[in-house]
Amino acid sequence: MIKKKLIYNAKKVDRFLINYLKKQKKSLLSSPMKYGVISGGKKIRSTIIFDTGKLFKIKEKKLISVCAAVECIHSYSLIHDDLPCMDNDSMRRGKASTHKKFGEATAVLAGNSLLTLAFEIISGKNFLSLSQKNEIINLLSHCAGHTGIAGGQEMDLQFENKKKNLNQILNMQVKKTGKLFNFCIQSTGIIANKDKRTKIFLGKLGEEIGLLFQLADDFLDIKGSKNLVGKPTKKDKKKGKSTLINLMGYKKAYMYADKLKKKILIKLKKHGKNAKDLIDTIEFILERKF
Ligand code: GRG
Repeated sequence: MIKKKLIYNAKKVDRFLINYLKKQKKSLLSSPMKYGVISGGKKIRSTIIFDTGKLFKIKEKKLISVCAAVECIHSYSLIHDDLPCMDNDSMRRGKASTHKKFGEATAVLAGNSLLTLAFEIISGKNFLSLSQKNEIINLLSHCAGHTGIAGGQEMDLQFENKKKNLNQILNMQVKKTGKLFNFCIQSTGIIANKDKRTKIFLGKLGEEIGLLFQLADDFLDIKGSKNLVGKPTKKDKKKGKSTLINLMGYKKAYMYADKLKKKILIKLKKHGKNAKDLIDTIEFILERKF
C-alpha cells in the first residue's frame, strides 16, 4: 500500500521535472542532471509534503513545485556525497553513481546545477504567492546550506574515527538529514498560511521525522540487503562513522528510534483522519527495507 503511494507520488514529481527540463534550453549538464534526479530513489520527501498537504487540505498543484525543488536538493546532496572526496561510493539507487557514469567534474557541476534549479523552480511560475515563494526560498536556503545539510555533512566527515557523544551525533544527524524534512513539513505550513508558532512546531516535527529516517538508514547499513537498498551496506563501521549504533549498540539505538517514532505519532494522532497518510509514512520509515 505505502509502496504504491511512494511509486505514484515519485512518478508525479518525475513527470513535473521531465516537463520542466524539456521547456529549458538543453545543456551538456542536462543528461547527468536527469540521471541524478529522475527515475531514481523513493522520493519520500515528496510523499511527506503530499501527506502534510492532506493534513492541511492543500491542493497538490500548490505543492508539486516544492516537491520538485526538494528532490533536486536531495539528489544534488547524494551526487556530491558519493564523490571520492566525500563518501566515495560507486553505486547509488542500484546504478553507477553520477561521477562513475559521467566523471567527477561533471558530477560536481550537475550537483551544483540541481541545487540552483531548486530555487529556480520555486521562484518561477507556479501556484505560490510572492510572499510564500520568498519565505520558502529563505527556509530552503537555511535548510540546505551550512546551517543545514551541507553543515551536517561537514560534521559527518569530521566526526569519522572520533569519539562523539549522543548530543553531538544527534546534532549532526538533524543537520545532515533532519533539516530537509524540516523544510518539507514547514514549507507546507507556509503554503497553508499557518502562524509563526505553528510553523516552528512543524519544522521541529520535520526534524524528528528526519532523524527517525536517518536512524532507519543506519539500521539498513547493518541489516539491509544491497539489492533492496540500491547501494553497498555495512560501510559505516569500516568508515568509522559516528552513528547511534556505533555509540550504544544496535538494540539500544533501535529502542531510541522506536521511542522517537511513538513521540512523533502522539503529535500526529491528535489530527484525526487527516493525518492518516502521514502516520502510514512514519510507520514505514522505521520498518523500511529500502
Ligand atoms: C555542499 C559540496 C557539498 C556537498 C553536500 C549535503 C551533502 C553534500 C550530503 C548530504 C548528506 C547525506 C547524503 C545525508 C544522508 C541522508 C540520507 C539518509 C540519504 C538517503 O536518502 P533516501 O533513502 O534516498 O531518501 P533515495 O535514493 O531514496 O532518494
